[in-house]
Amino acid sequence: MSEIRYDWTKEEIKAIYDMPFMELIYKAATVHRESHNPNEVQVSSLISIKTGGCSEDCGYCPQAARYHTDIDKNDLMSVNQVTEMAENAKAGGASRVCLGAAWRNVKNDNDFDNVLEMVKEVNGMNMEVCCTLGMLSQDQARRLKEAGLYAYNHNLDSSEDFYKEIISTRGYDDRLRTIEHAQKEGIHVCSGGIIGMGETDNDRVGMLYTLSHLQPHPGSVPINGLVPVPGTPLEEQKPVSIWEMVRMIATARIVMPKAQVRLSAGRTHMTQEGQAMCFMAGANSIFAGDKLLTTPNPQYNEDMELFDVLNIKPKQAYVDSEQPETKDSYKEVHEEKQEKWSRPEHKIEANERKKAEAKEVRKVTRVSSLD
Ligand code: SAM
Ligand code: DTB
Ligand code: SF4
Repeated sequence: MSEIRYDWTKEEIKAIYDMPFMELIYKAATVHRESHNPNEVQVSSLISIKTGGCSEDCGYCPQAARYHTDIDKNDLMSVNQVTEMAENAKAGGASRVCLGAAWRNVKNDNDFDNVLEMVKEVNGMNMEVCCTLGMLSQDQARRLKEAGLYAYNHNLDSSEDFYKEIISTRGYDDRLRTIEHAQKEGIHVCSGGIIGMGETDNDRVGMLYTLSHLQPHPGSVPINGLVPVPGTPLEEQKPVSIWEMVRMIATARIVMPKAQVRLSAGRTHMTQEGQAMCFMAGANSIFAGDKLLTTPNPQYNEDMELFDVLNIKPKQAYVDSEQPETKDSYKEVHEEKQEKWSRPEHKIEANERKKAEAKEVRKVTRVSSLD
């Protein structure tokens, strides 16, 4: 049995990432079989409960208000809308629902009260409930747990160094602090990141290094291939190759043997054979449904056909740990003072370059219209 280690060095992780491809898949598949049923994949369903208009500048994100992307913005959904969507997801084989909001951080307001009701209702439907709502104070984590939250998704997105190249409005340490808050309440942490943003292999290794030093390891590790969305600073990035995706998944599987490694965004660019190779390399979770938060995902029927071909069964809820109990105390606010989150506001080179280019185009257009 592979030992659970919290002391991986970056050199060790890089050596795994760089293994000959066939050796890497073989090793990852072996580690996978020690802790998981290789014929089972967890199916999670995403619901974007509040879409767009976000104050942050995450360079990959179509929901950042400052980038001009073609998405349908929405205020917070009603509790009824969410429970209806969760029922449909459950009927389709999903054991987990992930509620996503385009927020920088959670506030102690009416919207949060409604999210707590959504958590309570979906937990009452015997589905694992995950939320991804941005940064979270200790008391907010407690309230979510007491409402019945099973997992909290908060991605590190990349290495600490590369993070500064894609986001200037929030700090890496604040992300880690939020993860700590969730862990302290006994909420399963779901944390991973994105590849294909222009980062180096060492940045990918750096992210896995930080994740593998969390104690306990995250319960799930989403690996997203960047979906390059027109209007965002990363719109021109080429979709990541399947070979890199498999390497990243296999390395995550080996350094965090018990985690659910989630083959997340970016599947519309992959063939079914490519996705099968990801499952072989240790991926054992997907987001199903034809939409992620704002971008397309493979059709539900295509996924179920692939499961059939591969003899894969959707994993049941609460196999890894018990269903959280909803306690009425989720309604009480115990927070004495508001949590302070940093705003680094450093310059992001790629954004500065784009701004300068746009200014130049405007200048040339103005001059030629005067001619
Ligand atoms: N606002 C909250 C936050 O940032 O934590 C939650 C929602 S946010 C959209 C959740 C995650 O989606 C991000 O951390 C990022 O990893 C992923 N994501 C966003 N846009 C993406 C894109 N274009 N391609 C791949 N993953 C993306
Ligand atoms: C995660 O790691 N990936 C999901 C979920 N957690 C919230 C989100 C992917 C978003 C892709 C871009 C979009 O659809 O807006
Ligand atoms: Fe906002 Fe989250 Fe998108 Fe960043 S990733 S812009 S915080 S919704």
